[in-house]
Amino acid sequence: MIDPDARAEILDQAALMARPVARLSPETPLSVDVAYAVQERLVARRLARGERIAGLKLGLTSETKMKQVGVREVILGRLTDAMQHDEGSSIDLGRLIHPRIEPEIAFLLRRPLPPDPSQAEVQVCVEAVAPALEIIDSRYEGFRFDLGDVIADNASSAGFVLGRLHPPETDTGDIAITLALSGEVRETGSSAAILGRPLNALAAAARIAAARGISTSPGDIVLAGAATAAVPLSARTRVIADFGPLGRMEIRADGPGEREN
Ligand code: OOG
Ligand code: MG
Repeated sequence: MIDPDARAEILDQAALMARPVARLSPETPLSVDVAYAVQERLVARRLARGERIAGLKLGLTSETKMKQVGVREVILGRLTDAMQHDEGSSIDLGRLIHPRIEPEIAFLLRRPLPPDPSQAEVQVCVEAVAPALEIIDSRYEGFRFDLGDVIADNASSAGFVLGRLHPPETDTGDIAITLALSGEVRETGSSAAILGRPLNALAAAARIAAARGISTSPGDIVLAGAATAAVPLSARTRVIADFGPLGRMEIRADGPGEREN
């Protein structure tokens, strides 16, 4: 039997020390129920250190992402304020294990998500839409995991950057996205790859949150999941993501002690 508290402590320490841990044996996988219980306790440890919930993130909402990690189910994780970085800032990679970066579409909520919303019901919960970048960092060796492992590890959440806010009715259904690192285009895609459209991901977030007893609040950010594969992020890298009509975003990644701004 897995003790969710003990498992949460192991994953929490891995993140705090930036040292990967072994995943659970593939012969005895974590059930989805137990995995969300571990995630709950993992997030509770962050909240006990003074972090505050900033919202939710969907994971594995596009075929490309599912293929990249070999897990074929949509997952939910929790974002905290300590994970948020300002646009244009430098991210210190010294606190991460094997970070990757991916472009995202974000929703800012004006009201809590209902349990199983229609498209119209989900739309009225949206205060604004924005481009975003997510930094993921699996706490498992080799960035390898199964469904239960990754849910327990808070869906590999590590950091996120919110771009410029746009009006709630802005059409995010087919946004062309380009991700470039150090001047080289590494990924291109369309937001249409995110469950057909990112608003469908918001509805999926509502359903999973309700099933797991996770509540949302006005002001929460919800990341819809990446449309492209994630790209390994190393120090001294300038990241530029282009989201067409939603605009461009830029951040830097630096090693410990070599921040430029
Ligand atoms: C899991 C998190 C997936 C996304 O946008 O699909 C995710 C991982 O890839 O490590 O954030
Ligand atoms: Mg993501």
